[in-house]
Amino acid sequence: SPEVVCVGETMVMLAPDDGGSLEHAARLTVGVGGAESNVAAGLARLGHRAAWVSRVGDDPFGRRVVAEVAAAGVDVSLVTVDPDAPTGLYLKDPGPGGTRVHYHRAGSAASRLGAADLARTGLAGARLLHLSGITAALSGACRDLLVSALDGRALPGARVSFDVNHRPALWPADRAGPVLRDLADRADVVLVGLDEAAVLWSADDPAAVRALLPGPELVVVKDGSVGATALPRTGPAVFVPALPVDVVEPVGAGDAFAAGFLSGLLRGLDLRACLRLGHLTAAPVLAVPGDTAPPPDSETIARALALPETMWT
Ligand code: KDG
Repeated sequence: SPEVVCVGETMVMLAPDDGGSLEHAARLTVGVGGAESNVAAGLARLGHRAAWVSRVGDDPFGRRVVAEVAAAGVDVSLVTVDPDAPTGLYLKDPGPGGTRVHYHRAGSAASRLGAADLARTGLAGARLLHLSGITAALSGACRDLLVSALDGRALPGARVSFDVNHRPALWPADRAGPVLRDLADRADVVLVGLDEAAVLWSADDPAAVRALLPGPELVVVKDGSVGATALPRTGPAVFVPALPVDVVEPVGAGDAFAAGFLSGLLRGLDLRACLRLGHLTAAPVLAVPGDTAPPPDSETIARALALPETMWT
């Protein structure tokens, strides 16, 4: 049975293969993207038994999504093929102001996920259940799934981690803010970007974020190229600077960071080492155009985790 279970929608991604705008693109590259399956892939590549639970349509893109997630070493045996709804799709539109995302996912198979999708004997014994705020924007049934999972009713005994993952293209901050705060506060471990916390909750430093989320045992606030802070319920906050990287495209780096950080928690590492592992797995994703990249090998990781603080960056 899996050690970690990640739940959420994964879509086919289309992007201009010359990096130009969608409006003028002659050819599109086909990829696969989904925040939670990215985390599952990252955890699998770090040696964990990770399962991804979702729904896809009974269509070629659904088969492609499942095959690509499986190819990263993730257990996809509990993905449901839904004959009545299509696999979601999104487009990346690079432009001078950054890349914009366009979704075609309303009514998708994954928007029909619900609490029943986690009531499966194959998931019993998992140590960690990973969710994200994207799911909250997909449908009422998806939101019910999150609430039952966060309240520990879905996988009793599993810790629940929640990446806030605000997606402005899905819902505006004034609607998402209160919903995502309520959900995050029910989790055991929360990951959130400082930029997101500012937009959603007008919180502009890690302590302010923590004050808004008293429930979780641990809140991790990520501040891009600056670094990340872990704020436990008891004990001092721990900050670890990010690694210097020439950023090619940031999409997916948050998911890779989550995979590294959560891997550290599963290995029983201290917070400083968990944050370092997050930065170590995020760096390769920042340096490529795609949404995922293999993490450093285990020897490189062991060496980086053992570095004295002054030699970390
Ligand atoms: O975290 C990366 C995701 O943004 C991307 O893979 C697509 O899941 C996705 C989403 O809903 O934005």
